[in-house]
Amino acid sequence: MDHDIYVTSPLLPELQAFMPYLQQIWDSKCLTNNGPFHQTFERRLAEYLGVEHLSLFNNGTTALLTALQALQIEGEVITTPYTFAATAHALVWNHLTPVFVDIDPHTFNLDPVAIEAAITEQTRAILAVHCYGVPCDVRAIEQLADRYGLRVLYDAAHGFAVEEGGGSVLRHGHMSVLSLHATKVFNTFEGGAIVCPDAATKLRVDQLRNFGFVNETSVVSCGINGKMSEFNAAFGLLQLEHIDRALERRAAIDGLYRARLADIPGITLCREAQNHGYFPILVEDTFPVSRDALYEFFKTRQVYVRRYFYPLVSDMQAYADRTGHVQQPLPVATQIARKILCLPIHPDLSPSDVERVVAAVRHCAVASPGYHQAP
Ligand code: T4K
Repeated sequence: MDHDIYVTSPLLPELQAFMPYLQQIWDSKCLTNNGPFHQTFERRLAEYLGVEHLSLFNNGTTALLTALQALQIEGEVITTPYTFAATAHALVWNHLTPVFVDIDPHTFNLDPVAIEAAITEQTRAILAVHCYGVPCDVRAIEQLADRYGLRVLYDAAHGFAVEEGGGSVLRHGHMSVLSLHATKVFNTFEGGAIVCPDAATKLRVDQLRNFGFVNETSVVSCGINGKMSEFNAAFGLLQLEHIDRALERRAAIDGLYRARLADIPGITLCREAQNHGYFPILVEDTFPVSRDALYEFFKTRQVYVRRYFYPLVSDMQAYADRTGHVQQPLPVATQIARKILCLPIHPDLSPSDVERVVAAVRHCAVASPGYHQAP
């Protein structure tokens, strides 16, 4: 009986390795609220990512909500429909109006031409996503922001350990938001972070993260509880010791998939991201079975792939009444969402697991014109 293969799996070192960290938490009796593990992990994570000002959060969504609060804006925000629901939800929770615009067919990130076409008198910001860890066209976005006086926030949920132009991709925009969720390249069970451009912004974000408190009796802003616990921070510290090996494993698996899938007609391989957090493929109309049929077939082989990101956020029921948002034409995003399938990729995936995934694709490809069974 084959074992189940999931799209991702959290990298857990030996449980034994976490025990001394747990013991320290027990001994200190400090469970949360900027404890010793939190302080150390915040500093070490910033160092690892090559950024100066980073605030840890309890998840990426709270971090997004808080970053938008810190921007202090009202009106329209241009964003992508090709993302996880949290991106747009964070705008709506901040009483901002999402304006969904189309994406680039190669990077699957916001298309700067489409952004510019959607700018109105009400536009205040751009909320862009580095989808699957492929950097947005940060230069073009910066130029637009300068020309039209807009704020730029990056949803960098997938952007861990991604470099762009000689530095971390997280240094761009007014802030960048990371997710450290269990399904991400680097995780703290649940977790997130905001990368700030300067110490003053970090101070404001840190206050918002803790209900707006600056000391025991003084509250300067209507903040939230966005704090990361000592448990999550300790796990993050431990994970930092393993992350380089995990990234190497992911790169190797990505390479194996590319070599084994390249010759299959009707399957398009997508752009490679530096952190190999996802392995998206496009199931073209020329492939003998539909994307959804392939998705279902995988299940019969105990392979659980995901359709990130289908449906488009703009097509979700929560956005169906079309009153709370603006929608530009989305032909590219619509096509990509129809064809996308993310294959399993994580450090514990073995070469034989990869072969099982590839075999399922080949099984469905057999009827394809021009298909030759690889040896
Ligand atoms: N912005 C973007 C662009 C995002 O992609 C996300 C999150 C956010 C913002 C918000 O960040 P957070 O608030 O989540 O920090 C998952 C994640 O829950 C979500 O974090 C992530 N994006 C999204 C792309 O994927 P689901 O509903 O697909 O997760 P789930 O539970 O179905 O897990 C997928 C597979 O992973 C499972 O089939 C098995 C495996 N898995 C999952 C978990 C949770 C494990 O092996 N162990 C686990 O603990 O959303």
